[in-house]
Amino acid sequence: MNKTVVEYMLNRLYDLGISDVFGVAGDYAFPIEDTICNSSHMRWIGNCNELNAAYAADGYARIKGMAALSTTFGVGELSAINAIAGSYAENLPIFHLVGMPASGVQKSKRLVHHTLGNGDFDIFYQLGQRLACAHTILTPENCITEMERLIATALKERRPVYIGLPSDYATMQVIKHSPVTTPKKPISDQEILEKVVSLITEKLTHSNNICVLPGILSSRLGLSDNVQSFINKTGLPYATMFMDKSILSESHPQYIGMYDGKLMTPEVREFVENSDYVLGIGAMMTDFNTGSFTANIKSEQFISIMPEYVEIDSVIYSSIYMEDVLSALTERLPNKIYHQIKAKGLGKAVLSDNGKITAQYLYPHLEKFFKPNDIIIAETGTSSMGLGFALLPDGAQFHNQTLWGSIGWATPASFGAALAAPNKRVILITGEGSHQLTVQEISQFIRFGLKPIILVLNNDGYLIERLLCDYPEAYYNDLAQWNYHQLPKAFGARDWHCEKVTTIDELNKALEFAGTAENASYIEIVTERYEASELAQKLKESKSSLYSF
Ligand code: TPP
Repeated sequence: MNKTVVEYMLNRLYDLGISDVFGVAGDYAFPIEDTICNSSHMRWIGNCNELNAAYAADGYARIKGMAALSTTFGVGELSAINAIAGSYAENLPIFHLVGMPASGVQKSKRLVHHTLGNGDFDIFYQLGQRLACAHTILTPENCITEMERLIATALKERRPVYIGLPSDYATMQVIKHSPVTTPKKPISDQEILEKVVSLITEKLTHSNNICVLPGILSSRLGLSDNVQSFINKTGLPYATMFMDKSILSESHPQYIGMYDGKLMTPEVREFVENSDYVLGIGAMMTDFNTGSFTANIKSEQFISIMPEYVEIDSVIYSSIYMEDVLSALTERLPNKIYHQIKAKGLGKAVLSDNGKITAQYLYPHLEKFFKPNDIIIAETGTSSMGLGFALLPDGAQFHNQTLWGSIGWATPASFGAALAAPNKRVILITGEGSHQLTVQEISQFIRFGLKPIILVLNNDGYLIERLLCDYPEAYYNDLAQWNYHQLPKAFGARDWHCEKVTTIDELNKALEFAGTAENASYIEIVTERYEASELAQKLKESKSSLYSF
């Protein structure tokens, strides 16, 4: 049977494994919403606002590899734009479907709602284009070829794409042309590949001091298993940086710990920086990955395998792809026993004299609370910095928006992740300041019957900002005080376990209960105002290298 443009578009997304579409309904997007709701296999996930919807899509894509978001013209799409930029920065393919006014209305430049009143119907599309790796406005004529082009680009670049859909075109039948050619997966240039693999093999074979830094881009490309096979086959030790945390198991015997330049784990730093070669595999040397640029890996030490090129001795070899480089190296490099150190966790949770919850107690205690296969979503702020150095059990995932760092991300992202993995335990840890931005989204966990464990760290303000600014007590770091633990009830929770804890004793009991409960838990953890993890304190000391160049 012939399909309408919107049916065709959604079917192609479903073929890719996308069965849930996040968004907020709007009249120009009715054809998209109606088609999803009338479908037997797709689900409309209505969010509280478009920013939350796009963050939720981001969280979903971190688990399932990609996601879809639907917003209405102008007002909806603009609200989503910060989150879309985050997905762009952090390499997550989001199919952003934008319901537009009918083509005739656009041509007539009529004064319709959600426009600027100046007849300009292009402006939002133009804004969207800058934050998409590919973009299109679908028509019955171009629908089939454009969908293939956009899908291929989104999956290659691992970044959002923008699909505009005028409401009249949406319900028209797709016009079929000659058979569609699906863009082919790019193939590496064999000569360059051979040269690069020989160069790397030559260097690595003659050394016993090598460290691999598996990076987030390998995982985003779906190559974590390939990296794991490479590690297993060669016997090479590996460390990870903050953004790359947990992309490979942290309980593997070749894992040596987290590397963060001069800021943390000196034994890992010494190991990495004293290696003859450091082999990055999709690792990005960002500020928070390199301990505020205190990492000291010389260019002659560093071999960087990136998605579409390899850098050796500061020379870039392009037209070769990570998958091919990895598979050739896995085959070519010998299996050896390398110099190695053992990864350490946070150690013992230290009790405080007055029974209050301290960072020295909280983070090591949470480390022990984690179970294999947990999905941990940690917000920007002192809480993620505290957990970043926890040694995670096998299969546990740690997600953080390390590069984009938009506070408020974690609450909806954890909803998206929970929806994508309903059989896994999802643990959200967020500061109360960040939580305030997108807190309504906890109502979605309730609506969809999901059972997260939500930990809200209440330290009376924006602690990380207090640590980084020149005037810690400036009142721009203060917050309205909410009764956080009462929020789930207001958002419709009936059987959630909600509690506010201020002492170690209360914290222990609440976590013990959360760990065994059948229902969701929401624990507000109150600490002193300046109770910060070690990394957060070190960042303060490294302010000069973080902010100047
Ligand atoms: N607005 C956005 C959207 N993103 C940001 N990163 C900021 C502002 C700046 N910012 C970064 S961290 C932070 C702010 C305001 C405070 C986070 O406070 P909280 O969530 O309470 O965590 P804490 O550091 O106190 O543990």
